[in-house]
Amino acid sequence: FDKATKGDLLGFPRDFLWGAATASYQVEGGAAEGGRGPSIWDIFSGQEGKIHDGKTGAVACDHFHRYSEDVALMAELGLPAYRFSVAWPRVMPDGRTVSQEGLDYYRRLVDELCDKNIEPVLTLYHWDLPQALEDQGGWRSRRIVECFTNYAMAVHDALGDRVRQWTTINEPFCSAFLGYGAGIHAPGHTDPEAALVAAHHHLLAHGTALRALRSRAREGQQFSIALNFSPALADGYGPRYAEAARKFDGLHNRFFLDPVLGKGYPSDVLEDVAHVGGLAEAIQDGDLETIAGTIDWLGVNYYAPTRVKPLDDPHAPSNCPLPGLRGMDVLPPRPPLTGFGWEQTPSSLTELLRWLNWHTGGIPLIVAENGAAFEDKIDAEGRIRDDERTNYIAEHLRAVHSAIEGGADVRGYLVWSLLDNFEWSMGYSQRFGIVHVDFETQRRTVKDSALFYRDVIARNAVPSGR
Ligand code: GBH
Repeated sequence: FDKATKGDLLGFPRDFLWGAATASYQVEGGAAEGGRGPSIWDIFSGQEGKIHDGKTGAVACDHFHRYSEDVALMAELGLPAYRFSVAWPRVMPDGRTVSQEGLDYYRRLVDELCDKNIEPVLTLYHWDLPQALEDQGGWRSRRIVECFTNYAMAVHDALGDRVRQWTTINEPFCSAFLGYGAGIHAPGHTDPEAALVAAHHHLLAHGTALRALRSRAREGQQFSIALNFSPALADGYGPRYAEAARKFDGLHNRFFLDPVLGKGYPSDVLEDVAHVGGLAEAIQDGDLETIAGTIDWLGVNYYAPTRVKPLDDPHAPSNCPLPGLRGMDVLPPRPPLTGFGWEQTPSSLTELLRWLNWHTGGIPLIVAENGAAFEDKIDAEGRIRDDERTNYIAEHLRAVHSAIEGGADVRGYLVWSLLDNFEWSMGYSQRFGIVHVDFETQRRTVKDSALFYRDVIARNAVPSGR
């Protein structure tokens, strides 16, 4: 903890955007309220054996009812921005028909934020697809593109007068590859071909909605996409190790980034996945131009790098369930680990941001998610001394600072997460919050990491640790 708070201050740029993030299905609850329709996560988490301890997001943090108390807490912590997502099935219960009652919830939330001078950073899609649309093929069907665009327009019509910061889709990698390929996220399919097709439709939906949003944009509005990056670290030297890292980086990172930047799909990745099929047929004339619309900033979600090694047979299936990945394995993470067992390697964040600065030609970057899960204990005084989380955040902020010094145009940092919440397949067993939630009583307790973060924001600086 001392390490996190000691040393000289490393200052951040003026107007740096500080805040915390959540996502609708992870915090809202109120699953059957306000006319909300079922999402793929309601259905998936209701199936046996999908979620740790059989939990669902039906109640989660009850943010749907407690948003006002939660916004007051954000104000107390001095958070200048709140990144949240809109639940498509709340706004369109059947995926197509607008519910004013659903929109009203977000109108109230945004009112509350504006009232407290907290900048809303709105994500349109953080994985909770209306089940009605999944029943019609979901992200495997090209028709999803028009549905998503209509949904984006409906939300923009309702909130565009007050929300300046818009993100189309959060982590298409997870939604497509983990949902349609690896089967560990909703809707739970294990079809590599479907995963690649779904990925293309996510990107196309991003591009199509982006164009529609721009046509109605108001002065000062900014549009973005948030991608999750995991830099590939080869566990040895030489061309075979470099090749293993290239494959993982290609499919995990560049496959989603390059089309968004207008570079098209990376040709090496297209070769790697050609044997799977589906993708080439899904790509139609003009799609890559559509995906290539200009974004004002790129959301960078970063947690950990991935260690990789080559297999003797370049066609041998990988232990990593990404579509078509062959000839390489993912290795166990190296300590120090978080409570979730994820690697803590802040230097990978510096390298990632500097690489992005170069690879994107200098577009503005916002770290839209970064954080860590640890087992938190409330002590006798009712305090949560989550020094490990404080250290994780402090070290990653130093990593961001160092990337900025190296020339990367990083404009903000949004910690994941404001609240302990429904951690997808891990249920409530992994706590990422800077605020503790007792899921029995819904009581919120500010953790030490939140107090540390409040000081960072107040000073616009992080202690050097030395
Ligand atoms: C983010 O995804 C999400 O946006 C957020 O909702 C979530 O709560 C947060 O992370 C914490 O998990 O071996 O294939 O399972 C992070 C992206 C993707 C990182 C899956 C960990 C594990 C790879 N995650 N990845 S896999």
